[in-house]
Amino acid sequence: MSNIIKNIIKLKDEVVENISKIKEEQQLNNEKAKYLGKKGIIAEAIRMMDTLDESGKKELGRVSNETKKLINVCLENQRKLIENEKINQKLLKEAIDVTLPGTKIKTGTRHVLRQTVDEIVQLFSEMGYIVAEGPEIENEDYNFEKLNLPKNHPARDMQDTFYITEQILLRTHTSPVQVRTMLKNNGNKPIKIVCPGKVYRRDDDDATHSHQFMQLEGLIVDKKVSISDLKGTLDEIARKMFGEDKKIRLRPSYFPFTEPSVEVDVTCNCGGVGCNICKQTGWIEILGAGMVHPNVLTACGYDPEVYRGFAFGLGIERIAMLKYGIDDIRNFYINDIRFLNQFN
Ligand code: FA5
Repeated sequence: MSNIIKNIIKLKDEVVENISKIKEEQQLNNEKAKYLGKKGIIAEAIRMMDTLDESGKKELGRVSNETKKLINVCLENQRKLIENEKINQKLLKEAIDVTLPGTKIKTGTRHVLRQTVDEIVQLFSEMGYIVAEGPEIENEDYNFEKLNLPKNHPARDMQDTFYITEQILLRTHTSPVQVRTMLKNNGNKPIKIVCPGKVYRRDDDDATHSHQFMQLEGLIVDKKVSISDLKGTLDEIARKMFGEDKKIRLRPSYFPFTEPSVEVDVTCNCGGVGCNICKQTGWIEILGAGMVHPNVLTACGYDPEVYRGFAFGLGIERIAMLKYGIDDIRNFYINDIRFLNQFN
C-alpha cells in the first residue's frame, strides 16, 4: 500500500482525537481548512493521485472520501458541543435565584387633597347629590356676569382674578358650574349637584391662603327649597366631616350670587384659644353659602317665582387642614414626600 494512502488512513485515527480537544469555533474553522481546504492534507494527497496505479487510485479515492465524511461529522459534532457549552455557561451566569426577595416597588398614594375631596363627595353622594364638572379656564360671563356680578361691580375685587384675555380667565371659584348646570337643564328640571375642582386667585400665599386651591361647589334647585334646608345640610356635613368635637357657626355674609348669604366657620385646631392660623380668632372659615339670588336664577333660565335654590362653596384645603391638624396650606403644594407619605 502506498504511503499516500497510509497517511490518509493514519489521518482518520488522528482527526477524531484532535477535533475532540478543540474548544473554540475559530479553531474548528482552522482545523477544517487544514484537512479539507484547497491546500489541505486531503487535497494534497489527491493531487498526488497520478503517481498511483489504477487500484491505488481507487483505494485513495475511497479512503479520502471516508476520511472527509469522518472529518465533517467530527467538526459538526464538536461545533454543537461548543455551542451547548456556551449556552450552559450563559445560563449559569444568568441564573435567577427565585428564592431571593424581590425588589420592592414603591407605590404612590392619592394626594391628601384628593382623598379629602373623595370623602366629601362620598358624603354628598349618600345624600343624593351627583357630581358635575366644569372647565378651569372659564369665560367671564359664567364666572361673574351670570352670577350677578356685572362689570365694574365692586364685589369683583373680592376675588382677584388671573385674566387670560379680557373675556377668558382662570375660574376664581367653582360657582360657574352652577351656571353651566342650570343652563343645561333649560330652566325646568330640579338640580342637586356637587362640583369639586381647582380654582385660582391672585391672593398672596400665607398659612391659610394659596393662589391655587380647591373648592367643592354644591347646588340645589327645586320648587320647595328653604334656608332651613341649607342650614340642615351644612350642619349634617360639618358633623360628619369633623365629628362632635368641633363647633360650627354660621355668620351673615355677602355674596352677590346668594341672598341671604352666610359664611361657616369651624373651631380651629387650637381649641378656640387663638393661634397664628386662625389669626387669634379661634375660628377658621371653611365655606360660603346662601339662597341662590333671583337674578342668578333668571340669568340661568329658571323662573324665581317657581324655583328656589341654595348653594355653597367649600374650601377643600381648609377642611383638610382642620381634619389632619396641618398648620400651613403650602404643605399641600410643595410635594415634600415626607409630608405626603403620612397620608398613605
Ligand atoms: C366663594 O368662592 C363663593 N363662590 C362660595 C359660595 C358658593 C358662596 C355658593 C355662596 C354660594 P369665598 O371666596 O369665600 O367664596 O371662598 C369659599 C371658601 O374657599 C372659603 O371659605 C375658604 O375656605 C376657601 N378659600 C378662599 N380663598 C382661599 C385661598 N386663597 N386659599 C385657600 N382657600 C381659600
